[in-house]
Amino acid sequence: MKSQKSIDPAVLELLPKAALDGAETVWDRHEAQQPQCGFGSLGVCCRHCVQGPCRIDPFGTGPKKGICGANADTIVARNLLRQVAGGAAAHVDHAYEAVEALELAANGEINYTITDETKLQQIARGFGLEISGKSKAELALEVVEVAYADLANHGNKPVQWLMANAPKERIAVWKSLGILPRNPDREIREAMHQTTMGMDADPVNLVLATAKQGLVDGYSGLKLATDMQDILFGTPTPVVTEANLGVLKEDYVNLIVHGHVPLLSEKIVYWAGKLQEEAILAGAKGILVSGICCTGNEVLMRKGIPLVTNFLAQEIAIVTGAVDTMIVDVQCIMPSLTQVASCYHTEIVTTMPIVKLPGATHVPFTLESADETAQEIVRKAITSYGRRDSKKIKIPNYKRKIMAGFSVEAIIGALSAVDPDQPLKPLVDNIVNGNILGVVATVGCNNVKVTQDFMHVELVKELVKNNVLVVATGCSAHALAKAGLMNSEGTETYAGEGLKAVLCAIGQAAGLGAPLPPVLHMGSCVDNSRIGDLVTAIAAYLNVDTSLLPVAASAPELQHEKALSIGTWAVTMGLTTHLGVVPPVLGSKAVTELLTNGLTDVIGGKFYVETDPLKAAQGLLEDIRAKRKKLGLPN
Ligand code: MSK
Repeated sequence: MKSQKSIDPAVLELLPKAALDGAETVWDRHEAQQPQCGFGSLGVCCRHCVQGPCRIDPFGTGPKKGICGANADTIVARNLLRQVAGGAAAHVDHAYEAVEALELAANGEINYTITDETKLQQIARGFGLEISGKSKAELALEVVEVAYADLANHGNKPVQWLMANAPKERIAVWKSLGILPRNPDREIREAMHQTTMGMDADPVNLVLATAKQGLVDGYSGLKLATDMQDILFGTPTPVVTEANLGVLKEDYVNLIVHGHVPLLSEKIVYWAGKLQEEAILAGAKGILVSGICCTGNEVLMRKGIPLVTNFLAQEIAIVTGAVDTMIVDVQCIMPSLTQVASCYHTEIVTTMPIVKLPGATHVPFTLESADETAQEIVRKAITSYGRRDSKKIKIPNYKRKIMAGFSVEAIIGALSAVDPDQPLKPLVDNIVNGNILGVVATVGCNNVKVTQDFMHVELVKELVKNNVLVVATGCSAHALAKAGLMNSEGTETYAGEGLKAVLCAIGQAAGLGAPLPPVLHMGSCVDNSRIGDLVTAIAAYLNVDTSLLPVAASAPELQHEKALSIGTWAVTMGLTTHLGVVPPVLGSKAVTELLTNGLTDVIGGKFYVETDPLKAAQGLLEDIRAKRKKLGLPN
C-alpha cells in the first residue's frame, strides 16, 4: 500500500495539480531523501558530544561502541528519552500559555471570558479549594495559583495535577518505580542532563526516565492544557459539521487556522463572524474559517468549525488555489508552506515569537492585543481574496458529515439520558455483557512513510466491525472523519451488531434521532487527557486498575515527538499501545525488549509495534480478549 501516497481522494485529485503548478510536496521531499539513514532509523547514531557523530554497526562487524564507550543500548535509550522529553516540553509550554491566559482573563487584563464555571468549580474542588461565596474570577485565580505552584514547585513534591487526577492504583505503581514527576521544567531539564555526554549509560534507568517524561506530558502538559482551555472557552458538546477539502468554498474568503493552541483561533472565529460584511463588500459571499491539525480540532470541538485536512495534506490545502490566508500558531507546521503558497495567492501568517517562517507575514499575537490581531488577520484574508487567480482554483468535491465534540462531560451527558443516576453504568454494562468488546483510543499523526490515513482507517474499520468502541483525537480523528467513520451512517455501515445496538440506543435516548458515530471525536492532541479521564472514570467505577481494563491505545501513523510522549503516557497508564510506524529503537535489542515486553510486569502497559493494520487490529483484539478473560467477562 506504501506505493500509494494517500487514500484520501481529495488529496489524490490534487497531487497532479501540485506538480503542474510547481508546488513541491512532502511526498516529493520524502522521495528525494531515499534511502534514509539506516543508523538514524535504528536509533544508533549519537550526536550528544562533538567527538562524534558516532554510529554503532547494527550487524556487529563494525564498531560496537561510540568514542566515549556508549554502546547501542545506551545510545538508543538516550535518544528516545530526549525525543519523549521534546514532546513533553511542547505540551507543557502549551499548557503554560493557557494558565497565563486564564490568569490575565481572571484579572480582567485581557478580553477573554471565563466560559465554563462548572468545570472551574470541579477542578477547584479536586484541589480541595473552597468554592462557596467566590466569584468566577476569584476562584480562577486560586486555580491559577495551584497551577503556577505546580509548574514551579521546589523540592521533591510530585506534580499536583497528577496527584489530583490520576488513578490511585497507578500513582502507587509510579511511586514504587520512583517515576512520580516533580515540576515539569525540572524533569525536562533533568532528562537533558541525564542524556548528555558522560551521564547515564544504564538502559533500564533511561527507559524509566522516559516513562517519567510520559507522566510529565500526561499531567503537566495534556491535562493542564485541556483544563485551562475548557475553563476559558467551554467544555465541548456535540457539534455537527463536515470534513475534507470539499468544505472550502470558491465564492467565500477561505481562512484556515493551523497549529495547536486555541487562544488566537477562537478570536479569529469570532471576528470572521463579525466582519462578514467587509468580505461581502470585497465581492465574496462571506468568510469561511476551517481548520488543519489540532487548532482545527480545537475550534471544531467548541465552535463546529469544519476540518479541512490533516497533517500530511497541509500543503495540498493550498494547492486548491482557494485558500486566501493560512494562520499558523505552534507545532506541526511545515516550513515548506511558504514555498507552496508562493505558487498561489495564499498568504501564510505566522503569529508566535517561536515560530517564524521565511517568506511568511509575521503578525505578532499577544493576549493583550488578541482582538486587534484577529481583526488584522481576517482583513488580510479579505484583501488576499482579491488577489486570487481563478484559473488556479480547484476544490475537490469530497467531504463527509461529522459529529464531534465528545468531551467526557458530553459522553456522560449522552449516557445520562439512559441512566441519570449512574451515567457510566450503560457503557460499563455493555462492556461487561460483551456488546462492546472494549475501547481503543486512536491518536496521533500522519507519517509520510505510510500511505496517508490508510493505517488509521483500515485499523479502525476492523476494530469497530469487532464491536470495539473507538475514541480518537489529533490527526487520527481527521482521518477517520474524512473516511465517514464519525457520523451515524458510519455506524450503520461499519459497526458490529453489538456496538451498533448500543450506539443506536444511546443516540435515541439522547434525543439525537440517530445512532452515535462508531468513532467519538474527543479533540486535539492535548485532549488525549480527555481519554485519560474517561479511562480513569471507568476504572474507578469498576474499582479496578486501568491496566486490567479491556482498553488499548494506538498511534497508527505517528510522526511527532509529541506522539511518542503521548504513547509513553498511555503505557504508564497500563495500556497496550500500538505503534503503526517503527520508532528508532530497533538498534538495541535490550531497549526494544523493555518497551515491548520487559516493562509490562512492573508498569502494566507495553508498546506493540505492527505496521499492517489488519494484523494490528487482530493484535489489539487479542489483547482486549485476554484482559476480558482475566476479568471473567465473556468473549
Ligand atoms: S497535529 S502532533 S501531526 S496528531 Fe496535533 Fe496531527 Fe500529530 Fe501534529
